[in-house]
Amino acid sequence: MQVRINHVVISVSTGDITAWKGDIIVNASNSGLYGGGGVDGAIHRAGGPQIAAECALIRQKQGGVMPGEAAFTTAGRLPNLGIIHTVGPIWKGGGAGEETTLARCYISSLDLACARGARSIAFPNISTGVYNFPKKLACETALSTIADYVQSTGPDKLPLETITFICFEPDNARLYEETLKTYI
Ligand code: AR6
Repeated sequence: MQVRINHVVISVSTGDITAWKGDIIVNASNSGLYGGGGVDGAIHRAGGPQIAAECALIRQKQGGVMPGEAAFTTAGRLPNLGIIHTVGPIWKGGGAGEETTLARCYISSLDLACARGARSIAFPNISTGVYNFPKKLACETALSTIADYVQSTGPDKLPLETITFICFEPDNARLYEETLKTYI
């Protein structure tokens, strides 16, 4: 399932993000960049200790990463150009700015990917695991934020050609496919 906005193809697929072969993988990390479970654990396991070593340097330099922000490391043993570690909001009922923070995760990651000249990027479903963000709202936030970003940035300033959402869970894949259809 894919749609095209300007020159950018936005698509949904299912599976493990560490098997994806494009330029930038986005990680759903934590503020200390300590590694953890879920997609974060899978990326650190697949990429090896180089990623944690670079995360430690970021901690030393700037004390970590705030929710909604993002930081770049290389991809260790993975074949990608790099990993962008972003920190999603922990869902606290919706009154703590969670939706805005989640949108900022996507924007910060896209800004960083563009600054690196990336042509492709893959996102997991940030915050929808242990951070407990409602899946439908997370999906709508992710897709509307990305569509706005592509529409408002303009082709000459956007090196990205493909943006892929990798859904690990079938219900997320279904939600993304249904919502993406509304952008055709
Ligand atoms: N590939 C793609 N998606 C995955 C994979 C994978 N290999 N594994 C899980 N997911 P979560 P969060 C999906 O919990 O909610 C970590 O411990 C998963 O099904 O990984 O942002 C961090 O260190 C879900 O849809 O991230 C933080 O402490 C989505 O990835 C905390 O969890 C996100 O689930 C971040 O929580």
